Amino acid sequence: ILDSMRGRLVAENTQLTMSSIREYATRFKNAERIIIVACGTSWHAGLVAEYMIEEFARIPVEVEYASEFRYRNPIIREGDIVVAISQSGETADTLAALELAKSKGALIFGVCNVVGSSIARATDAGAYTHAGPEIGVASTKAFTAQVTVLSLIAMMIAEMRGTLELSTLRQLMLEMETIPSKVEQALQLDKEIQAISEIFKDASNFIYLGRGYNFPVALEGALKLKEISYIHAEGYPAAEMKHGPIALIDENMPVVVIATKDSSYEKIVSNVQEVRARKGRVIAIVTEGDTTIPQMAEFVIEVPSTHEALMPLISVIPLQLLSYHIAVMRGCNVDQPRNLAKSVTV
Ligand code: F1P
Repeated sequence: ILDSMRGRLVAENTQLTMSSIREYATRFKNAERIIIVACGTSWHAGLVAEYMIEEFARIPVEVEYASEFRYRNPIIREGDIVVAISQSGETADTLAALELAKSKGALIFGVCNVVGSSIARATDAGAYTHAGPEIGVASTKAFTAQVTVLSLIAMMIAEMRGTLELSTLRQLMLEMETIPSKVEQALQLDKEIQAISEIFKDASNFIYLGRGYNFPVALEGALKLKEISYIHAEGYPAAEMKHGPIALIDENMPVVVIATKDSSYEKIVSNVQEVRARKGRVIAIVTEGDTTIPQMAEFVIEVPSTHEALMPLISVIPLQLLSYHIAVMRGCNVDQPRNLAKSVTV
């Protein structure tokens, strides 16, 4: 099934490099543990992969900040597969983390965007994301491409291990093919998001909440806002809110809740209620046709529906647009934000 689907994906020019994944398929199939090392946006893509690989392929996954992993004397076993994710392929911490793992006998698999980059060269194998050059410093389309490649890896391992019903696998692959048009649809939200950005452009703080697959999206939304608009923003798993961040919520706090219809929907409805009860200003990202959350949120952004594991590919788009418009309205240079480098090589 996957092979025929893959054929179609390639034919549709999604430019995914699958051959090297296939070459190392047996190693992935028999892996006892996968360790993902990355920084920033790439680390968020790694978190999505953790959820997916554990759910679909039932292999334990650890997602590590490369900058911590490289210095903390981690336990690395010979059978481990270390996946290094990097847009630039030049991030010094990620390179050092993978070299440490390599010296201890782990297999290193890279998910990089820049062909021939230092990280790509230091890996045993890899899959390029072929997202094209990121014009700006902050990663956007790289995230989409990383999550896409990592999803295909998760599905391929699941297929080999027989951990996912074939019908579910087929459904996921078919759904994958609808993602480009759904991303297009999400991009049409631009004007709507511009209007919301106008209202919140002078805010000093933002909170982003999500559960399950949308938790990494909350982190990514907050990071994008910090990076390009210099507004303080924090992303949390929605259920963690009551363990501290809830103290921050008042009538001045914009709270972006990624609340698409998925297995944790009922729970996120309660989280939105908790925020509303404290007069927080809820900007909700919902699945089109949802009628419950729109009654509770002050602002609603509707995105097309998809399988919950693929939702990060869609739900991240309005958050990227929100950061972009707020940054432009605040007079920030979105392509070259202050203090940020395209490749963090030291
Ligand atoms: C990692 C990263 C980016 C971020 C910024 C600084 O880069 O943290 O996610 O947007 O550009 O670097 P990379 O390893 O994915 O190239």
